[in-house]
Amino acid sequence: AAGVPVKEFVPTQEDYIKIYNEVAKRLVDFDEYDDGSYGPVLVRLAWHASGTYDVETKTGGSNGATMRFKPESEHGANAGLLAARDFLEPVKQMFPWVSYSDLWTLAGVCALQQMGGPVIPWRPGRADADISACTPDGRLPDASKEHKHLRSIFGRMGFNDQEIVALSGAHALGRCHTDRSGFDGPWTFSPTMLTNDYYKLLVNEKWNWKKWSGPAQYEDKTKALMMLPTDMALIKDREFKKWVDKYAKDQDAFFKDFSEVIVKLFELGVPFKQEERWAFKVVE
Ligand code: DDH
Repeated sequence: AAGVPVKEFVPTQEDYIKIYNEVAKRLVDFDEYDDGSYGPVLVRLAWHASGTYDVETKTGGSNGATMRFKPESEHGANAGLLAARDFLEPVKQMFPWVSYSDLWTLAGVCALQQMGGPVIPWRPGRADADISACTPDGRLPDASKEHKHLRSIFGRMGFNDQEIVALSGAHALGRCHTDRSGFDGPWTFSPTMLTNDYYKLLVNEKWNWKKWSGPAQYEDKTKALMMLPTDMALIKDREFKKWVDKYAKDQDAFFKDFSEVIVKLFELGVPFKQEERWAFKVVE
């Protein structure tokens, strides 16, 4: 009846730990996907949810989880991310009080930590928006482009050169799929472990154009690994290259900077009430 107060469920840190642990468990349970893990595609979901942010209009970002809706779900850059959203749907059903936008970013944090990455402090506070908050197409990077495009796309999110290079180290993980982006193959030999191998390979391998009918990409001499034109831009541009060299030599420096910049990425445009960030424990 009207006027009867409904007791609202207020989740605590313990409740979010339950979500982290459930995602970690499902990463182990469903190990037949791709290279043996949904981890990389979960990271990509969190990144594409967040990377739509525009500092000037303060639109986009992980708040809202508007990739649930067309047209954003059908933007070319988001091809294949339904696999990640479907993977998380049963978790949303188990914890219906969590917003999709908090769930997607927390799952990204969980995937990165469970794949050997650094601790990535996280806090809740994202609310789901409706279809009217969908961002326009073209806010995420186009892999066929070069340094100018990288600076303009990531500058729009509020990132500098060092941050662009640190973020790009996520390509130690996962692979390209011909039926998604059109590109083909992984960047490293350990696509389910976060390492600084992406930078090491960029500086130490010889990269040649792959001869094929697909989109222009590079391959190493084993032909097992790949680089996108935007990956190669990081060693062709002198300012970017400084940071690639640093991270290739020093995995600890990469992990420290990567954690900081991922926290920033996942929080772009979110109106948090909570100041404190939580460090989640890796599930062994
Ligand atoms: Fe990426 N990325 N990414 N990427 N990305 C692809 C896959 C993955 C670009 C293009 C592609 C970041 C930056 C860039 C991950 C994380 C991150 C694919 C292949 C393309 C293409 C998709 C497919 O076919 O399935 C471009 C261009 C850029 C850029 O210009 C810098 C960043 C910043 C991140 C991040 O997480 C911080 C991950 C993980 C994958 C592997 C996904 C998978 O399914 O495996």
